[in-house]
Amino acid sequence: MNSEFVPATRPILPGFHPDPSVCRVGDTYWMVCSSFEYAPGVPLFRSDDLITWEQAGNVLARPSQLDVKGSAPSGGIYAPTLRHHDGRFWMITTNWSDRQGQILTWTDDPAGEWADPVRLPEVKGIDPDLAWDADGTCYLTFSGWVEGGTSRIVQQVIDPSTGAILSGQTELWSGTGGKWPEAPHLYRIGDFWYLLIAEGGTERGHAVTIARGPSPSGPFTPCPDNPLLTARGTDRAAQSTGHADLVRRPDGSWAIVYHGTRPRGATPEWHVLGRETFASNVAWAGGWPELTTPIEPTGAAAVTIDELGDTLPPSWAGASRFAGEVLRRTAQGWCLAGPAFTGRRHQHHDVRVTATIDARHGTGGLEIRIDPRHRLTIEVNGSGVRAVAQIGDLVSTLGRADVADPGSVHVELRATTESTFTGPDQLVAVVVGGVELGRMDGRYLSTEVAGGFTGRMIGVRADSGELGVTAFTYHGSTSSDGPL
Ligand code: 6LW
Repeated sequence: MNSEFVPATRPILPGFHPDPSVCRVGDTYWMVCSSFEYAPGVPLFRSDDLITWEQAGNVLARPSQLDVKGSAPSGGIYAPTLRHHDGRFWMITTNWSDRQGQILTWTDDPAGEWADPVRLPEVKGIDPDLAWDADGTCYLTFSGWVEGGTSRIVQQVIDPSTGAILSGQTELWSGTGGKWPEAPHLYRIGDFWYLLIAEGGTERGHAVTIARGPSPSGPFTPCPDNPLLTARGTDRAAQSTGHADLVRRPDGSWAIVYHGTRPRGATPEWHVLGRETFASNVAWAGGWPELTTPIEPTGAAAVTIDELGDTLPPSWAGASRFAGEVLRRTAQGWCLAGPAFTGRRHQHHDVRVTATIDARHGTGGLEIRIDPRHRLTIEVNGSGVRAVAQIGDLVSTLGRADVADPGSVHVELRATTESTFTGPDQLVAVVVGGVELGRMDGRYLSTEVAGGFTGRMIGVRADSGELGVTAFTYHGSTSSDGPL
């Protein structure tokens, strides 16, 4: 690894945005991330400078493109690849839950509609990548399973417009010996084909390694300076860094995006916002890339976003159901048909979310969760309100209050890094008038406790009937977080 490397401390896409894949067309960068059981799937972002991103939509935005009804937490959509080839955008990913292999779709306008995908059910593996050689042959490179149950980086030639498989499976370079070789991306740069992969598993041992060869299928020679990136054994703010993708700027310089976590609190530390996307500048030395300086936002970040206006924002997603299938616009606001959870990513270490709930026709309320079994919920019903914490099998009522008007109950959830002694944050449930119903140590809503690949979501849960939501505002701030 390059000794001049200055690690990034702030993400370019904070919160649960793992497995980034990026491409550039003209002056615009486009990036996608994994979405797991949440729908719409594969959130799509746009930037002019690689630092500030706005969500332009979702690639898998319709039920005809994505079925997550059977997705358990951390099932569904795994790592996507986004590429631009011959005037067209291509996205390929895996739906882990439907056992139908890879999902491949395209569009001429990434912020518009994407085609109903072709499926590649015979391709067994995850983290598919697309690359084309000069004669137009399309190489699908992915992390496949071979005899003995281990994963290897493998490749097949395909026709991307039909999904037809045109060759057998070839085994490529699978890294330097770390577990789970995955996340391959293949690039033609100068005289070589470069194979960039992740290995070591997505936890603290995560790493990015690289090899190069004379053809898209190799043979590949590993970089003598591998790993290109890893945070293992360091005290960097961004840990578990891996799963990278390279992109070239219009001026010919290079950058890399990758994901990592920001664990906090006393040893052994907990991370609560999932795997977030970071970026660095890249220089070339001796025909190999090396990471140099961070690409990151500067200055304090504070945002206030009113989420549920007239239209559903692209950041709003449902667990195992499309948000748009369970949320309905009403004269007063929105209505969620239970049982369901919909929400947005928890993106700042310090947040305050306020909502107004109408529980006359349903029960449910405001919830922060890392999965359905690790959550803090303010539940409202016709007669009162209570805060409920769930940590796996343990479910506990933290506090209750009466409500004067079940048609309009103001509730608030906070995550705060103030006065935390050992954990990453404190979660606080508040009901109308500032009455604190209860609080819990945020480490119980962390990946270290819950497991899985996602991060925290904050949103609305309906248990039964139709729950009204007439306001939902997300306030996020901290000086150490990136912008939205
Ligand atoms: C993804 C793999 C990974 O498919 O985690 O960290 C898996 N990397 O590449 C789920 O995001």
